[in-house]
Amino acid sequence: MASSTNRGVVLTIAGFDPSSGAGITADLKTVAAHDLYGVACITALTIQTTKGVLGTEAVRPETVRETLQALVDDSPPSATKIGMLGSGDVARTVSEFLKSHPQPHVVLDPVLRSTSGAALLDADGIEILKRELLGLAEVLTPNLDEAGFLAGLQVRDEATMADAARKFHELGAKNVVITGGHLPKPIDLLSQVKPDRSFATCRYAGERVETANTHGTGCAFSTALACNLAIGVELSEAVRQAKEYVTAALRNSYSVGKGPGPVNHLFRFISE
Ligand code: PXL
Repeated sequence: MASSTNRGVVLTIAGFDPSSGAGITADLKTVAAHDLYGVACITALTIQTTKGVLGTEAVRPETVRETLQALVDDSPPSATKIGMLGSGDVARTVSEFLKSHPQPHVVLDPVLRSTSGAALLDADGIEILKRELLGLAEVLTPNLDEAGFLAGLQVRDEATMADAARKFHELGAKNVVITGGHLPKPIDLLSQVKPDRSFATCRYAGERVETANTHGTGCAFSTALACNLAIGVELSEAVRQAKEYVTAALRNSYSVGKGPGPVNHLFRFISE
């Protein structure tokens, strides 16, 4: 007789990268690699290869709202990851949906630009992200550039990462992980607001993986973090495991295409 499993559902709200290094298809691979079931709400299409982003097209906000409503009614997620939102209208729709339908373990990856420099969120969307979404999420996961832009600071070392995190807490963020994969000595910094309003920080020293194939690291990190939270792993351990996951995905990355290749979200299935 066939057996069925009752694993948790993880929802990704993100853009579509047809080269599958980033965005929803990458997120679904990451969720599958964590032995969870992934569902997705597409916020925007991108025209994209490993060489970069050639164009973007926002999905209608009504389509986003109806998709979220239908998915949440059918299979309530144990965690949600938010990535590329594309437009202010979509960002507002996602924010209003989360206010009327609060979800457990929301991880917000504030995707602003592609590595090749294309804008993945408009100015209106950036305002909504800072004013509304940041306070609705359990964890915010900017990289150094995103942290610098959103905080209005130069973020280039551990001290300025902590300054940026402090600024995000002032804007309403509960927990912040700034990923410093581009630092000479890569570190990630977790900053949390404690119930007595004090801050606690935790640093994660990483190893540099020498590869040009880095497409999708941010998406893999935020989705792996959502997966770990979905199964009840405590936040600081969830961050540690997500970082370990990305390091292994980088180590096993694909040399696909003419630009930076994608990380291997499914490295756990490689047969020796
Ligand atoms: O890595 C950021 C990112 C997220 N989501 C989508 C993307 C990209 C980068 O290009 O295309 C859909």
